[in-house]
Amino acid sequence: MLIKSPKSWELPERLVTSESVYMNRCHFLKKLGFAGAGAWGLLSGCNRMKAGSQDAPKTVRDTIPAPTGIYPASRNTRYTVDRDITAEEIAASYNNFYEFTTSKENVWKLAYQLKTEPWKIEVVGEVNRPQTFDVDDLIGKMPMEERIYRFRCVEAWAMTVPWTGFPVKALIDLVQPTSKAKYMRMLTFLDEKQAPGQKQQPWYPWPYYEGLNMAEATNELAMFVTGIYGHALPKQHGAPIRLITPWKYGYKSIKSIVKIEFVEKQPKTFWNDLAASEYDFNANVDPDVPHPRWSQATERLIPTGERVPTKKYNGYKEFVAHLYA
Ligand SMILES: Nc1nc2c(c(=O)[nH]1)N[C@H]1C(S)=C(S)[C@@H](COP(=O)(O)O)O[C@H]1N2
Ligand SMILES: [Mo]
Repeated sequence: MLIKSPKSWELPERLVTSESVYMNRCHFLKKLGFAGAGAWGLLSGCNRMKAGSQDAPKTVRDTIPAPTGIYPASRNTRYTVDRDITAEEIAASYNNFYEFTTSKENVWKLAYQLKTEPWKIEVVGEVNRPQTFDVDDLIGKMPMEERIYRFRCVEAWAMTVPWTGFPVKALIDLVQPTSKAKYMRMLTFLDEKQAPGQKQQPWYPWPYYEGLNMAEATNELAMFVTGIYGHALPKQHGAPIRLITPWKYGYKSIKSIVKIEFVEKQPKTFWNDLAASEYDFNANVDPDVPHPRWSQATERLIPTGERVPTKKYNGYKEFVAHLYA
């Protein structure tokens, strides 16, 4: 396992100072008129933190947006975890996002090419109020909050992450699916100019697609996520909006969503179409159901590699076990 751990001398001041202190100083410097070319050195860190930069990042910190706007949102303490939050630079440099590359350590180096502003999400299908949202408008309408969740990939690695977003149910209440809607299908963008992995790996059935049944989608745990670690999502995490279903393996949590469709029949899903015997539709975390090629009894914490027991439904039994009774 290759994890690039940051050397202490590489840490920008922003990560040593608390982020809010740092941002206030940026704001203060700008207010004083230090925005001219001469002040570039002083302000460079501030400018780098604008969300949606199209410049190639030099370090993973260059990919991390500033905590502006609704961020940080207040934390909902109903959702607790029994282990430490993963360091932000670790989570931001160990990603699965095959649209860019299958090399987890390199996703952040390529994902900057995704243009995330403006970003629209189309809601269609069996729904009384089909509509297209601009993602910023949607964020303005939704009850945004932070939740710390356990995160578990089917490949047996795990992290602990503070996400910011809103319950999927809040969007469902807004668009009002019809009584025929039994599943919610979601789609990622398709653009091989921005996503080199879509061009270089034509054997994958792009764009990435996933789905949940309505009971899962309206479960309180299911979130549409727009932020992480108290700021907007870096592109490698699926900016500007992705799904999080913490009781399921990570492949369900589709990134950079452009379309949501309510349908009658169980939709096909990307990984299930590729290898049905390895990736089922439900994808519920279960220590007793091994993947055909490895055990799921334990999981590997990133970045230490420490092995800990896998929990049924990833520790969220009390919230979701009734869905599968
Ligand atoms: N569009 C898209 N969504 C995706 C993936 C992907 O390759 N493409 N990978 C999935 C997998 S396998 C995992 S484990 C998580 C990883 O999320 P993270 O990189 O934010 O930790 O994203 C999921 N969502
Ligand atoms: Mo995954």
